[in-house]
Amino acid sequence: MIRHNTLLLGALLMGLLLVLSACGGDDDDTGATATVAPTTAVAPPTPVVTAAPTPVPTETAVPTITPAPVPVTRVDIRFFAFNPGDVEIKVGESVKWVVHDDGAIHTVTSDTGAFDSGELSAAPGTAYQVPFEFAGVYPYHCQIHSDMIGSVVVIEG
Ligand SMILES: [Cu+2]
Repeated sequence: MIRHNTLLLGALLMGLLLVLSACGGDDDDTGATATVAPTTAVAPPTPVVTAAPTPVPTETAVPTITPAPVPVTRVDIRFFAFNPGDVEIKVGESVKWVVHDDGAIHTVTSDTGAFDSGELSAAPGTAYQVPFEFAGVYPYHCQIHSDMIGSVVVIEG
């Protein structure tokens, strides 16, 4: 116990010296000299009872709910045709038309005005995607090549 107190006293003195020397540094600006308090004036340290730290609840990661990816049905535009020409999907799903390398400009145009891609670039990989929110039959065609036709059948999920 005595040894412990001695260590504490030493630590306190060191801390006091550090504080005083820090103050002395400030004083230097004003031209005053730093004074060191006599060590005999220091009272024996009284044990300080510190409250036990209250455990801080660690934040648990909230699981993020990632929605399931909406299925996308792919229709290839190549050789001047939609392939497959007729697709069936469920409400809420999408159809994605992807241009391949026949080098021509095409459109994906609904016969009933439900959607229209406009002229798609002939660059391979150009894509046009449409989500279908309502059940029904959606015939479509290419405005440039009248023999290019297809349909999307959307059924209730
Ligand atoms: Cu076309």
